[in-house]
Amino acid sequence: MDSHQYEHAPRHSGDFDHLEMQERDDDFEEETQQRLLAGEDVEATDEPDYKVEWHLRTIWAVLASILAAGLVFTALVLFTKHFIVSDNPSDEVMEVSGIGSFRRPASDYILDPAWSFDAERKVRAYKWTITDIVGNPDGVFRPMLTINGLFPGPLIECNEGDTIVIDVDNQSVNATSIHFHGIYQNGTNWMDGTAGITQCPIAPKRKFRYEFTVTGQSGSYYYHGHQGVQASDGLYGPLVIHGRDEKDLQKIPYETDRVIMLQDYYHDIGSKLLVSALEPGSETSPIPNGALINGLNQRDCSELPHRMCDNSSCSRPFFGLTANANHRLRFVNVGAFAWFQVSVDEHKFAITEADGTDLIPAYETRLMISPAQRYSMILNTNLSSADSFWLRAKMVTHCWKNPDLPGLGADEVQAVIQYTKPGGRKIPKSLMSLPSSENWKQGMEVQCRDMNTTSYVPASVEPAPAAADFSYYLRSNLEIGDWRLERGFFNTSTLRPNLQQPTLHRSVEGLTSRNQTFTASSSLNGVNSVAYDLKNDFVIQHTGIKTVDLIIQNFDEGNHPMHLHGHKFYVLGQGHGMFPGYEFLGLQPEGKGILDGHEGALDNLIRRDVATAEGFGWLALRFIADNPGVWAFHCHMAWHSEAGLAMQFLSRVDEVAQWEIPQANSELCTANVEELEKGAAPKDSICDDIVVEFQGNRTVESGNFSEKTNT
Ligand SMILES: [Cu+2]
Repeated sequence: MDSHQYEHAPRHSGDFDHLEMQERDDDFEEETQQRLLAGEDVEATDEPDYKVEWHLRTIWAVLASILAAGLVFTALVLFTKHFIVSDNPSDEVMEVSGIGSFRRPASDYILDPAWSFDAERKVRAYKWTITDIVGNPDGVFRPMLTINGLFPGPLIECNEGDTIVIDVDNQSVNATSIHFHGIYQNGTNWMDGTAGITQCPIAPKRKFRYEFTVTGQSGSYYYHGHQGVQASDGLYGPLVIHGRDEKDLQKIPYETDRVIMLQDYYHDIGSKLLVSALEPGSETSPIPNGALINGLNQRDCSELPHRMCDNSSCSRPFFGLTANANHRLRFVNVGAFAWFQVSVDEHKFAITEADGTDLIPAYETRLMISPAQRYSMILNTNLSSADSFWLRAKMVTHCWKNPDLPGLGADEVQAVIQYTKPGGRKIPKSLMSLPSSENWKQGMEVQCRDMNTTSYVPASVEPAPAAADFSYYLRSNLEIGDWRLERGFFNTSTLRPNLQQPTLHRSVEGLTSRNQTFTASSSLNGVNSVAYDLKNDFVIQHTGIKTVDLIIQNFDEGNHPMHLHGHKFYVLGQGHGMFPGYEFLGLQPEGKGILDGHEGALDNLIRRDVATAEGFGWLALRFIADNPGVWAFHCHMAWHSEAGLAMQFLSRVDEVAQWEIPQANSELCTANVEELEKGAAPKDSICDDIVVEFQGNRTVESGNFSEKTNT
């Protein structure tokens, strides 16, 4: 466990050796195999030989890396300055890591086989330094945002009831914040990490401690930057919570357990893409250049002549699984935009978890997973036809307005699943040849919609409350408003987070200082347009514990995977076309109870934290608003949420009115607003100049475009 406790300090190019040598012994075989796959000039060999050879190779690797570093250093610095520093003027010296040294060992995402599920509750402490680097995950160099200089971020593994303490030191040129996706944060709303909603961003050169106790939940989660689209620049990592009853609720025992993160991957930095996504006239989201699995892939540089590219330190993702055993694969879609269709050649698998809810095994041949969703798959390695198979993660490009990837983009990333012998430490010769397994014959999925989750049964029965106290109808849409700016809307509101005065701070201060507008509306249940400006700050509030229904009607041809912070919701239903009404769900109008003859309607609903309103479709959710604080509800496609497709729930106003914002949080807000806004979405007002050009002789009134009304 100790290896998980502290991340190492940022690595420099001279650490090339250290990176390889610090592997745990039991990880050695897997790493070795990865290298074999990646390199073309390495012969399969037994472990002792390999060790000797590796030391020899290390010398050459060091010499080569010094030479390579010398040659590319100047180019990297220029590259870095151009892409990172020019957007964010700063005198700070950028840290530029050497080639390959930023790669996190693949073994870091294998869960500890000796994990103590019965351990006493404990504090798990981490020290994270956020740094800008230039890296080449798939071969193409680009600016990235990392934790302790490594990509992707470290695994947080804990037991339910543990306390997580993360000391974040922001050494990036941009402000940042870290959101722990799916974590309830009950009683610690200010640790939710949503910039402009629950906290001010952590300005450059500032520090902040995230500290929260994980209670009442278990399963697969992740964390990611929540300022701008920083997750897309590499600021993410997995978070796994072991439930005390995990072994009972997971109905298929498994031998190994690991995380597989799928990422749509852009060759340009997110802040640059965000500007182009939000500029006047833009009606499409940036399309990824490719995809990564656990940060890995290997592109053919000859196909990318206009990019600085070197794939010699890249490797194809690889998973060594003992034959004739069950293995748990925890898939997390950490991407900004793309859905993934996942399959393993010739293997059926069981789905046993969705977003932290254990499920009765449901057998499938492919998995559809939206951004921010998680699914666990149990894979049985019982085939005798071969001993290596492709795992395919294909981005579902048909869901985009323009399904073509830029240039010679690759919409599918493949990993090798290699059967290994139980306890065997030898590297099979067969590794030298890639799998010849066959893809499933069924056609490509062209719809982006959730798995048929109405057929998935939670392993632990927790019926939804029979009646909703309130039911809200939300129209979701991407609309082109004034100045040809396409923005995301819930009803008539498009969120612009206030980075200097987050909603939580304004709410607590307003309620505790007996500010008239807040106190006058404090007992209100519903949309609060008195204390908050509905146009850019859509807040629905409740006092006491309430059961809340959301009917989301999506007026876009594209889908929106919706995420509610701080809760799991029950998915009452979802589908194409217009919401068919409560009766269709077996419920009374407004959700006020169950219709006769539909008594079991609420018993086995899936509980999760991301569910999708498909294109021109509907989504009906129910959640218990029992968690005090301000909770974001937003589309988890990064480009949509940054365009404003987001709103907030303020729960248990009576409790929040007793709160005091912790001093460390208030302290973050003392940074200059220019510092807080670094790395955030551009303001509509920066389009002033562009609009003047675009609009020609149209009279431009003074003031921000955020002042203009969208209809
Ligand atoms: Cu969306």
